[in-house]
Amino acid sequence: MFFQRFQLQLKQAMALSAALVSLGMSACRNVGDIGSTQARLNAQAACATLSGKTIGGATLTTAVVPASATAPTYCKVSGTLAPSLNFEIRLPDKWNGKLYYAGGGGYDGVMTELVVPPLTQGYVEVVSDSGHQGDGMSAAFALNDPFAAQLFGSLSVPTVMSTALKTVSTTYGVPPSKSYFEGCSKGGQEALMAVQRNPSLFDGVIARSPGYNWVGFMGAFNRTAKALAARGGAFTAAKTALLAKHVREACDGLDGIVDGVVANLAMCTAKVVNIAALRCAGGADTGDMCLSDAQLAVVKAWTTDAVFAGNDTFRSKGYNLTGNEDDPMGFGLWVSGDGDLKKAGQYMFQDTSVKYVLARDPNADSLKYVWDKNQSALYSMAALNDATQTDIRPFINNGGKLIVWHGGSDMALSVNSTIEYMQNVAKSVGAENAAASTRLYVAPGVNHCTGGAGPDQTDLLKALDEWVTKGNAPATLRAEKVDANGVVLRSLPLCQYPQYPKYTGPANDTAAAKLPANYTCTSP
Ligand SMILES: [Ca+2]
Repeated sequence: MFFQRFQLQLKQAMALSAALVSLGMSACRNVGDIGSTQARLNAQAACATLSGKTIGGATLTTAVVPASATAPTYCKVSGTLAPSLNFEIRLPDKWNGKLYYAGGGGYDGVMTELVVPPLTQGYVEVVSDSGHQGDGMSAAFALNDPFAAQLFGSLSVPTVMSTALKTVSTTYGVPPSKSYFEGCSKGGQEALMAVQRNPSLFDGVIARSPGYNWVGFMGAFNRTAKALAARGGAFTAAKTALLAKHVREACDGLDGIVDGVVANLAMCTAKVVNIAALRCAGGADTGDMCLSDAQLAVVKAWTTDAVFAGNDTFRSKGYNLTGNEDDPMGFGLWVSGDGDLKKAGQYMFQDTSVKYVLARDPNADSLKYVWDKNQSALYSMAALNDATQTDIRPFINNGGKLIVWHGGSDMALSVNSTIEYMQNVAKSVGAENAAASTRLYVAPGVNHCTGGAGPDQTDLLKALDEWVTKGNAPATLRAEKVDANGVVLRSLPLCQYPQYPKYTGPANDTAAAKLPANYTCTSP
């Protein structure tokens, strides 16, 4: 059950977050623009062209997938690059001349699911399992297979892209006019890894909630897990609800409207929250209406920076208290396990990382493991998985555009780490380069990749494509919250960091608070 919930967030993040993107998308190039007759092949003809061919060492199998209620007809091209890197290339019925590569999630191991909007818009879609088959919550593949570990860390995307580009040219007679990458979480790490290590591979990259600082965030998971495992540290759902309510009371209105979303995170400081007010008398746990000293220590571990010996990049910024800790996809799911720590996502990720990557002992006890004791193990993990380089001038100088996005109440990966990375990028490449070629958006009240109290849906691919193809740099965008039928429930301006959407409409007006016109992007 818990695994399924994580898989939902990690592997379907792209598909879920794109629910509304198909609406209003018609600006893509028509196939006629490509010129070549071959480029006008429909899905069936594209499949017939490729069936049985061997490209880049992979023998391709093809199948026309008929249109469904939610997705258009496409040609599914499947192949394996030896020994075990499985990929899929999804060819649309009417190609728009461009390529879209969708990233994975967690420790990968499964084929990334169909992302409908890009395919609907005519993109060729490329995905893989990153080189091994298994459970997205397990790093077991890395124990005795260094090549699989390298593919997972950085090599699978350029390797699959090489074959995908040849396949597109074989099918349509021309290469894609533009290639884009989009991913969230581990997929966001893949996005930044491509920017840093393969700077000419993509014309534009979207990194959502990127897990780029693998050593740092896994180490932070380990530190928080130890605080929760300490005597009296366990957090039940009632304790989490108490914490969330306390934060909302202190911070929800700081953005001008009490709506369950703390949009002005910068002003929601430790002083404003005053967590000490929740301390149980005497410090021992006396029930659901207070936090023990051990539980306050958990909050401190959670909200302060985790810094480890070794490289300067072995760090993770503290998490914000957002008032959304009690969200079903929040603190209980990712951090506390609602009192059953071993069911928490962060516990599971750091545990599998200790067992199969750092200690290299399936019987190791992660709660007794000193994260930065074995420096060579940390440096090895960083060499494989860390996408922490900040000088991305090769990507920028190649014309590349980068959009980075992070949910403001992400309880899996700290938005503050992403903010720190982008600030360091600006220092490395210069403010002018950063402004010309990168964007950072923080979506208030949004969970890890998708969902949450705040509006989580934004068509970043459209923004990226208009930037790359027309030079229209994205400014303030739109974030929407939609129900299962695609009905928009509320919208907010999606402001460029450090701005946040400040409510400027009529006071305490619930209906007005749902309309983006009543907000102004404002510096804290
Ligand atoms: Ca608010």
